Amino acid sequence: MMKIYEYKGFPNPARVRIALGEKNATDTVQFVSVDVPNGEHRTPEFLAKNPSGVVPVLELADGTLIAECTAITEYIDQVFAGPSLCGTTPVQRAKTHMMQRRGEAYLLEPVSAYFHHATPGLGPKLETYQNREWGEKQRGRAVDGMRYFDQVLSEHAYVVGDEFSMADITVFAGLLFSDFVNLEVPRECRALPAWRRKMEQRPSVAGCG
Ligand SMILES: N[C@@H](CCC(=O)N[C@@H](CS)C(=O)NCC(=O)O)C(=O)O
Repeated sequence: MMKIYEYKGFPNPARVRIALGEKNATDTVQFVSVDVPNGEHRTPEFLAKNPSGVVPVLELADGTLIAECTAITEYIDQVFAGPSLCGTTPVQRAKTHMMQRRGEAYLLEPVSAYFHHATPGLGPKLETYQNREWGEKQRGRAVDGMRYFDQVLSEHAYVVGDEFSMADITVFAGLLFSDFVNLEVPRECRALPAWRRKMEQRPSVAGCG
């Protein structure tokens, strides 16, 4: 049985849970909770699994370790039956990759930087270096990212055209993280909240927290 090291309720682990839910495969994996708020992800044992010191991490039955949500979810997409999450044509696959990267670069990463640098983050024991000014700057970048995805979603039903994909899950996780830091979607954005309501109706999303 494959294992997922994670912390339930955090946005990046949620990406993996939603992907598994879309494939109806949640019950086929073992979730191992890593106590991130108390720094278990910084221990030598966990760093041996993922030198980046972040969750989630996938461990296969033969001991192979795969970190990074994009890699873990690509693996899930390939090994479980069900609708494709990463695209079936070369163009769909490339676009899904591109939009997932934007979901990370425009939203998840700036929100994370804001959380770690301009708020108490994971607390004084774990946040050993904070640069408040830089963190505040990332907040603005995250809001720009929300505006970008609002524009994208005003033109198409999903982040990559007309089909639900892994890119939707990545952007949704960005909004979950934004909630966590009380970063609101600008009022003038209409398409992004409408898409979010649609996402929340998916059983995979409703059951990820
Ligand atoms: N790029 C990584 C990001 C993972 C990540 O940042 N995970 C967070 C939880 S949502 C974490 O473990 N944070 C711990 C820390 O920053 O110390 C991925 O895609 O898996």
